[in-house]
Amino acid sequence: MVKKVVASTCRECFVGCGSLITLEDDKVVRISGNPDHPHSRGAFCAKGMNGPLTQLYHPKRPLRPLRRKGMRGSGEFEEISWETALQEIADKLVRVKLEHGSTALAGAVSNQYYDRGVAMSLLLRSFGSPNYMINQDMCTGCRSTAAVVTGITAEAGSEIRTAKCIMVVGRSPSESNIVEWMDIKKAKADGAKLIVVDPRRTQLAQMADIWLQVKPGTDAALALAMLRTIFDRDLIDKRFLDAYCNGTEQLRERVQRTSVEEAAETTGVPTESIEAAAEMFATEEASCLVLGHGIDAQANGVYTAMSFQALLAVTGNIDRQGSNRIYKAKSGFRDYVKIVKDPKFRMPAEREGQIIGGDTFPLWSGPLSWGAASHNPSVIDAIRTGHPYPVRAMYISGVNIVCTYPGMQNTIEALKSLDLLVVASDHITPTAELADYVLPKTTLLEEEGVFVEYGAPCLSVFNRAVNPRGEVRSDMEIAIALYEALRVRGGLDYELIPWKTPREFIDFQLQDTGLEFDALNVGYHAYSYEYGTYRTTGFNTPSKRIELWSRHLDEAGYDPLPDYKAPDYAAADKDFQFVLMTGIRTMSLHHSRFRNHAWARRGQKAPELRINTELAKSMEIANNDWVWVETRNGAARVYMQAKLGDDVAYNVVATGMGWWFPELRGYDHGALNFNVEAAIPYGPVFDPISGSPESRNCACRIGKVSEAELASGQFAEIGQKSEEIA
Ligand SMILES: Nc1nc2c(c(=O)[nH]1)N[C@H]1C(S)=C(S)[C@@H](COP(=O)(O)OP(=O)(O)OC[C@H]3O[C@@H](n4cnc5c(=O)[nH]c(N)nc54)[C@H](O)[C@@H]3O)O[C@H]1N2
Ligand SMILES: Nc1nc2c(c(=O)[nH]1)N[C@H]1C(S)=C(S)[C@@H](COP(=O)(O)OP(=O)(O)OC[C@H]3O[C@@H](n4cnc5c(=O)[nH]c(N)nc54)[C@H](O)[C@@H]3O)O[C@H]1N2
Ligand code: SF4
Ligand SMILES: [Mo]
Repeated sequence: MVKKVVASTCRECFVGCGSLITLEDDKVVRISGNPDHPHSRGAFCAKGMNGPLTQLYHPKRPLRPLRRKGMRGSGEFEEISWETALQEIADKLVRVKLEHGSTALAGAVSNQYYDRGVAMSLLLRSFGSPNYMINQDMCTGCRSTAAVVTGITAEAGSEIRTAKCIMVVGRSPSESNIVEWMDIKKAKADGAKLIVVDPRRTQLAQMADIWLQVKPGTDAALALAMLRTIFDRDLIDKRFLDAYCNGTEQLRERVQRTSVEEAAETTGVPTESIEAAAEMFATEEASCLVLGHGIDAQANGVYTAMSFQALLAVTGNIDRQGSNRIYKAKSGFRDYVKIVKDPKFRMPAEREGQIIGGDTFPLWSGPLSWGAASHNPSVIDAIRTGHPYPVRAMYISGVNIVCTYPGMQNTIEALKSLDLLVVASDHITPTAELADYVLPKTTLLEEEGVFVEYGAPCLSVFNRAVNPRGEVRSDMEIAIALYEALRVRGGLDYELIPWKTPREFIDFQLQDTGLEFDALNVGYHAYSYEYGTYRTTGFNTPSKRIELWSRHLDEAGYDPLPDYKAPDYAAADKDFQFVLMTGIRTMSLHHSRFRNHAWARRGQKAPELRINTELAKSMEIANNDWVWVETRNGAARVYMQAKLGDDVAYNVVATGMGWWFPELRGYDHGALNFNVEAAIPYGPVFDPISGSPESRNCACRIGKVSEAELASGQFAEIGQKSEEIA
């Protein structure tokens, strides 16, 4: 037996842990953490150990391109060659262009932090369409937009290890981020103070010195009250504010509008706790802030993030040891986001200006926006209605939008109505079920790539562990092939993909770094971090100073200072008295992934709804009972299993996301009945700046499932043995 270990990086999630892939006779047998990796230092989770390995050898994995045979959604596909697939897809795309124009193609990808973000955006732009959909309106969009408009693009990263005070807002690292979980536990053991802001009593909250149990969606009121306490008690870092920030006085005035007592009323957090947290954060020698996904996808998300980020500036906790770092790239390295935003790879402004959503959300979808992406629900509406113009074809890669976009019924209606739907995936998801063509994708173990891990900092490397199975191809290979097929047909408006192979693309990323990809076989390249460079470079804003009063916001017609706005659920409604929190992570699941993996299905068998024990008792709901959930603005009822506990308040219930069951029949595989996105809408309540839907916290009602419903539904088939689950 020949044994081999390949050092690489896990990218099942954005944490990006260094990995060691063990092969025996060219077969992957084990994946574990790499103790030498500068970012993760050996940390590794169940998803990283099991996910890629199971998917690589999954018996039901598509290994050749598939073409739909029956009706859309009938599940009938036939295998075809790549040549046929590419020719037919390119012909059809050219036809769509001739009939409806270049903007009639939209593309959806998970986010911008993978090479598929580059592959997708440049393919679309070459075709002539600005309608590039990313899911970051729901994921980091509010936090990133806030950071960009003020210049506080600072993250805790590895500083957690040396911080004296760590404040964690809307993040549950024991469920979502193994590296932060490890770092915070270690820092705490070394004496750091911990403040946790979360409506749920998470494992982290149980460790906290101060746990601020906010009512969901009220965080901005809390942060503004903390700012007020810091100003009132004169705990500000005056030297830092005077030297590097604009808008300090305007912010000071703004926070005077509300008292700490009023904030306590709004948030449900006692005044003493708000003040104690503010004092702790401002007076410890070095404090850092971790902002999580809990404050994204909220209608006041950008101002919420701005309010917390302002705490860093007023206390001077920026770019010094134990504070938040300004992310600095390896000199010369071209990361994915940089390439997507590089003027060299953009379309003319006039064409970019046609992006769907750009007029309503200029800082999200406009040419100057952070996202440079279209507004997803507006694209879904354009497909359904033809307004502002027709969108008739879609290419979807690395995202399962039926299962992860709110308003599932609209997504399905839109996808079914398209003239052409192409989905690249490594398994047949409910989204792929609706495709005309499914293009078989490599798993990470069959690809190579390099990205920057700013928090460490280092470059993290994917080294190919095995040759691709069957005829699967990587996202970049597929994009290059489609680009070529379109080019020879005169189907490109611009020529923006200069690379002929994925390796050429990687060489382009590394070209000005002096590094060679083949020399990165240890799986990473660490580079040094220098604190305080802003003293010479300034911050990335028009004034080169941190803009607590944001000129970007002002110029786009928004209030330039952060403020509090009550969440939509807070409007009194006797029929919808509870708050449904969605998207709570579970260690063995990743969004909609792994439902076809036996190891993951053992971890959680069906969607769960956390219910306060007292509330459950009053409704005669017992542990594991099936319950239904409906939201005020949602289209349908969905079903979950009750899990009783005191980790959520009496009026709050909490669930995960992404559910579908490969073993259930129908193109949706039960998603319409069991996935929370079928019960919540994609708008019309949006953050006015980032266009993020209020999908984290929704007004809801719940009830116990009746015997009749139990007998008629798909409940009994869940978890049955199926060839689809390996
Ligand atoms: N196992 C696993 N890990 C994952 C993922 C996964 O699917 N599975 N997904 C990855 C991705 S893409 C992301 S974006 C991250 C997300 O991971 P995190 O950033 O940790 O975010 P969540 O787990 O969504 O929510 C974190 C906490 O926010 C709280 N929360 C909800 N609403 C509010 C609110 O209004 N205010 C406050 N302060 N807190 C609130 C929730 O109770 C929860 O404990 O996880 C990544 N890691
Ligand atoms: N209600 C509610 N909705 C949410 C959230 C929430 O908290 N609440 N969270 C949101 C967040 S933070 C996120 S990030 C999104 C996640 O939304 P998605 O990105 O749709 O989530 P995944 O289930 O991870 O889907 C990724 C798909 O891509 C495939 N895939 C994985 N790697 C690759 C690859 O390299 N190439 C290609 N082509 N395919 C690949 C996977 O097999 C899977 O089918 O969901 C969002 N939706
Ligand atoms: S946290 Fe787990 S899934 Fe995410 S990169 Fe690390 S090992 Fe992979
Ligand atoms: Mo995310």
